[in-house]
Amino acid sequence: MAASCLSGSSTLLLLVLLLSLLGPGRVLAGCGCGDTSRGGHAHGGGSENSHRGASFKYSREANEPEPTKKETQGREQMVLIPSGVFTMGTDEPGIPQDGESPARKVHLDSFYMDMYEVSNSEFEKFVKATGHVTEAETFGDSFVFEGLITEEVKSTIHQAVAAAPWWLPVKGADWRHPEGPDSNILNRMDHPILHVSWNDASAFCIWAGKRLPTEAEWEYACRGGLENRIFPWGNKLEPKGQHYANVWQGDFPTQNTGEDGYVQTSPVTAFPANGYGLYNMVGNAWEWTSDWWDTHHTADEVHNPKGPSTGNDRVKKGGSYMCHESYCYRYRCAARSQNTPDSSASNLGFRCVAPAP
Ligand SMILES: [Ca+2]
Ligand SMILES: [Ca+2]
Repeated sequence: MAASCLSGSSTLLLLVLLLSLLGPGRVLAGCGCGDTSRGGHAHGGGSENSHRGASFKYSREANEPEPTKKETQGREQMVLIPSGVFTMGTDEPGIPQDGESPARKVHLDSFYMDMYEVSNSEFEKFVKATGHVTEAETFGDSFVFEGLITEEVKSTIHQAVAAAPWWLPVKGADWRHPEGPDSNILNRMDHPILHVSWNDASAFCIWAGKRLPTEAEWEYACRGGLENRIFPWGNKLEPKGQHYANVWQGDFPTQNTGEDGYVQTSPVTAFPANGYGLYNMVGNAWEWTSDWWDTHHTADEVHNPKGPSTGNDRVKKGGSYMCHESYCYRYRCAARSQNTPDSSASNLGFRCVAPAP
């Protein structure tokens, strides 16, 4: 629940209100970035074309795809992440209540990981092959950042999440209609899939012969071979004044300058890859992992941890284009947040992993 964002009495009132609005089985969960929803998180907004700012030039250069040097036959667009030991979590948590600490040694076997967040185009192949209907489509709504919704759609909505009033439950919002019924993805087929629940993401990975990464695998991969760095590329958010991830510049939630080139999602191939050849591990879309959520960890050294055996929420990692340091400083490898497995929103996607040979 969004406990970190709410006081006790307002929390209770909000919960009652939401339960009545969402119906059984759809519970407001974590707050990770001003979040929402059946489980929610935050997003960033602006119009699709408003990314043509001064920094657009830089982004065009940064977005040039690098050679896919580590691609392996049969595992196209995946890279082999070598086995190793790394420091998971941090003893200097940016958001202590999220359970980012303590730092602990984790050993992992090697695995393949998708270079990119799963795109609309990839997800469409899955839907065409299987007839899969996402949970957002079944429920009939999903959470969308207010800044992205047209006035016409907004006029039909009469409630919001008190802890995060910029999140609105929009009828007809789903992966094909990210901002509601009057939006589409025709010009965004190479952007990350959004409005997919944990259950939808798992179904996709299984169909592809893959699975969701554990939180440990995701974080190890995020770090790109660097030890104890904040971001996948180092400790400075914008080395030499350049943008390495799609996050929020300006004042959240009212002004997104799009200085990094994007006020919404970017193509999954945008921005430089990390040391393992992985793109957009932080920023752009949040990414589901297979772990259940828990904020209590021991400092014990472990091998291939899979998280708690049960829980209410699933862990998501990496932050999104809606994250700003002032509000949701979660575009860090050690950062984490959560949603219920049936939640979906306009800033939450995923990528898959597969066993190494
Ligand atoms: Ca951005
Ligand atoms: Ca991401």
